[in-house]
Amino acid sequence: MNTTAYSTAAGTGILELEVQSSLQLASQPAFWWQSVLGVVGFEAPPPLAQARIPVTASMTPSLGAHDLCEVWRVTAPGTHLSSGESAQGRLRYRWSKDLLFGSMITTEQAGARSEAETLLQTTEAAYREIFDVLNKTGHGHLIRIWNYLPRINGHACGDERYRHFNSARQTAFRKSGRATMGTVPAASALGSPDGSPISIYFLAARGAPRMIENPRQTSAYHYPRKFGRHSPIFSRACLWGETGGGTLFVSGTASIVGHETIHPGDVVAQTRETMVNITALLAEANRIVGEPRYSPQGLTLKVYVRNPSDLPAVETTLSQLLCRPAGIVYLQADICREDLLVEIEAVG
Ligand code: 3EB
Repeated sequence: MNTTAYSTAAGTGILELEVQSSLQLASQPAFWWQSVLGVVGFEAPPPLAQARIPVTASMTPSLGAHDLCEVWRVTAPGTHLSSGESAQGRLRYRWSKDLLFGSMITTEQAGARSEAETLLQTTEAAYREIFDVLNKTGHGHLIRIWNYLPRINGHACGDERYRHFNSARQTAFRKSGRATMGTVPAASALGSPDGSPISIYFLAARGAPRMIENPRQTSAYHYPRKFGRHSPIFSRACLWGETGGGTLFVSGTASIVGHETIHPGDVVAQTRETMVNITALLAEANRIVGEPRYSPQGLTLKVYVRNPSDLPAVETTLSQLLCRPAGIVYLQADICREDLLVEIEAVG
């Protein structure tokens, strides 16, 4: 595991993702912190004395170094950042004129309701809170969102919790008057260990992004009903900040062709198929920008492995396919279809 600092120049000099250890973070100078939009730890939020900066975690255990964090920074000269929190106080955010990072950790408060109702209400309320903030600050375009919920493949009231989550997410988009297909954010949705809170974090922008679909895959918002009454709301990838060079956000990507899982039970074949899907998305992004800007080597990857014992096979497979990616983090997470063993997201 590479524990040295690396960054994907998100091309632009505007938005940068860096993966650093919390030790490295602790030694960063004040001027550097001024450019930080938000920090995301993996198994737990890193201990940082930065009151104005949203600090969160996906709650997914790391399969490599244990104190790594994602740092989202705005590096355009002269950028001024401001911080805030939602009226309910659960959502913390920080923004520049162009971009906003926000994060929320929320628990499912059982009360008198059923587990399904609780999950539906918690999810819908979380998204409502996010949309309220975006309406208030004017960062109207949700470009990338990460969703982590405990027991994602568990059942509640006769349906999978991921499917309840999809219903609530779709309801929230509809009620806020937002599109439920086409211009929807890039996303990931993964399972955290039983007992974890729901963790959601996101990037939003004032200017419109460009959404990218994968020619090899059915758009998720058009999945057939056998995958749930309400389709997942996400785009396969999203391109933001094109005038400055452009950051490409690749959504969680798995071994799905059309709408079907392929290679069930074969983690090596799933890893290869996932990289074929990501390569197809990069080609699509390059076609849209009209030049060969994005390549697998330029990506910072986050790899979610369902069974920790599959890690060596996934690592070996990826090292054969990618000579020198900008960075790879391996995490343990359940994936939102029971037959998927690996999922990969990327920033380029
Ligand atoms: C898939 O392609 C795999 O529900 O937000 C990937 C990325 C997946 C995002 C989401 C789900 C989501 O359907 C699962």
